[in-house]
Amino acid sequence: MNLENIKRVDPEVAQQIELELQRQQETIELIASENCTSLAVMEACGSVLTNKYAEGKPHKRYYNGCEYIDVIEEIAQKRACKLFNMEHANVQPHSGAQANMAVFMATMKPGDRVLSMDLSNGGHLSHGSPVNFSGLYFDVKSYGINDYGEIDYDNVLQLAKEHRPKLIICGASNYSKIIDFKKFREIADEVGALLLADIAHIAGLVAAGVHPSPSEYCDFVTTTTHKSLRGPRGGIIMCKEQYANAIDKAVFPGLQGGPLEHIIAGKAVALLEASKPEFKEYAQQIVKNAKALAQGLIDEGMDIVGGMTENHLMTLDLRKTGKTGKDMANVLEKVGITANKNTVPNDPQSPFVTSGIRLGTPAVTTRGFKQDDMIEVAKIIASAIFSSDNEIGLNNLRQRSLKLCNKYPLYS
Ligand code: DSN
Repeated sequence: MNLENIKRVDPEVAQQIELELQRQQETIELIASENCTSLAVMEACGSVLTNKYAEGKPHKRYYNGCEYIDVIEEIAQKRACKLFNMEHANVQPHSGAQANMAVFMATMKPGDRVLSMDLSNGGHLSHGSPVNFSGLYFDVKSYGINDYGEIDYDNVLQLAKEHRPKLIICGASNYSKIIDFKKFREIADEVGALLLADIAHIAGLVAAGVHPSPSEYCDFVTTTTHKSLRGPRGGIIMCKEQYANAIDKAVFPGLQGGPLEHIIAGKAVALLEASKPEFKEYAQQIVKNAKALAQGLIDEGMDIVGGMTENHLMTLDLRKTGKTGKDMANVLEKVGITANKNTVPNDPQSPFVTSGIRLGTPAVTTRGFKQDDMIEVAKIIASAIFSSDNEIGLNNLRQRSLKLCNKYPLYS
């Protein structure tokens, strides 16, 4: 990785970038929302496009000099529409949360009602958490998951009939089962609601046909581009043509100023990469690896919320071990595995402590890990959790993690 100029101009920052690169190379990344993007995507994001103001839409900008920017943004829009089979795409949202905010702004007035998955059951902050704009300015009703870790669609229908929401959101940041978009459409139709699918986590799986697509059923589809899709950090909104103007206006001038055209170029590159046959193989391997990790953990005597995963992630339920998500995420970090603490349904601990750890396989799959490697990872995780006070044991586990990392070099 070439850091020649930063090293010369700002050695202090350059040093931290080098250390972060080394951290990524030497740790097993199991944060389900992270990935390792390609050098081609990084080049686009680090390009001269960062110099350009381009408020507005392609060919309707508030600044001159946008002829090349326009082409790039249109390429990104077309690729997003084609990959996800949607009619319109706005590739300007800086993040998934802002993409969701734009859908709220385009479809509702403050005080209008939304039905979405509860954050502690796997939903997202921007789907109606009381501490987020969505929960502060809208009237939010929530559905959760049942004892099998699944959405209870009959319950969602019942809640929809009771509360008559204007917008229903499906999609989550911690849900390990296939989402039935058709059922959500039927529920939305039953009560005359609009339907938003937030596929931020599963976008790469959807793009590759490894998870069913929401395109036929949803009015709006939002996603981030940096999770399983493996692009730069950012968001995209896709919708039916009839909502295109409302969405575009909500993004700009509604919520954002100048779009990040260097990141939009990175999104375009990632969307191209995701349309290739090798990406399909990659997405299939993500799921195989997640299943192997889940089975490995179950075989080691650990509990997983909802049992076997059907996608790229799972949540370890630590309640029977008497340990917390916060402590065990720190222990995993000591053995060279990065993961995040997460609530489990009906968690007795606070969201800052939690009884769970979320684990996902997009990043390690990018590195080349296969099922056998995931079984070794499961053994390391279980040993670390069951003997978290044994410093010598943890050091040995750290060496085992490092061996796996060295087997699959990253950016070298
Ligand atoms: N923070 C993301 C995640 O980890 O799932 C969601 O935006």
